[in-house]
Amino acid sequence: MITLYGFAISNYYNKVKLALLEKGIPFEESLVMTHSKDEAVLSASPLAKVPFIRTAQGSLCESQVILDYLEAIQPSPALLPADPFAAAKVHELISFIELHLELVARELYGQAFFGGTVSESTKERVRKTLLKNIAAFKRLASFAPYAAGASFTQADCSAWASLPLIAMSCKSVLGEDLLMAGGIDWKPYVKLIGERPSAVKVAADRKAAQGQMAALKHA
Ligand SMILES: N[C@@H](CCC(=O)N[C@@H](CS)C(=O)NCC(=O)O)C(=O)O
Repeated sequence: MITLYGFAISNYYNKVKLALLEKGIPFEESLVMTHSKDEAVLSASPLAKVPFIRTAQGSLCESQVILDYLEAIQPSPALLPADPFAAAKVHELISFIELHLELVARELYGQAFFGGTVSESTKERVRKTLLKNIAAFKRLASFAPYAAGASFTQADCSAWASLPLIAMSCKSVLGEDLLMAGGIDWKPYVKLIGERPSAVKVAADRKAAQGQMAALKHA
């Protein structure tokens, strides 16, 4: 049985969890927070990032590596097109979401979600980079109705988990939802994916975890 390590608020954890549920692969969850110094965690995820998984053969970190492993061990239902070029286009889209949007917006999360402060120079740099990268993403993404076209794919696991965080952090820290401003009408898309039973479960678990975190903060 696969064990998924991390926490239910993490977008990358939820990307993997959504894929596991979509594929109907049995798994257990185990709570691991970021920045662990635990040797058992570091041996599986050397940067102490989540998620990571343990399998009968060993551990794997990096959400996209995990998704591709899941696709290989259980090809059906497919979350990648059979055609190699179409599959590569899905990977291309995921790279754009995660490298060029999420990783850039992540610099705002400290202020947006964790009570920190982001410097004016960082805000300006992030705004400039996101404006450019969102315009580029718009050229690649389909949203017709799924991120990469007519079928639900791995790109939706990534987009559904990350686009709301990108939009919310921009709105909160930069005063504007740069995705919307750039013509990415992400809300109806997120609602569409959010109606899938897999996403209903991931969202419910996320909400419960958010409630627990808020309770801890005010305890
Ligand atoms: N490229 C990694 C990103 C994972 C990631 O950044 N996870 C966050 C939690 S959402 C984390 O562990 N952050 C702590 C850190 O970067 O040290 C993946 O796809 O798994």
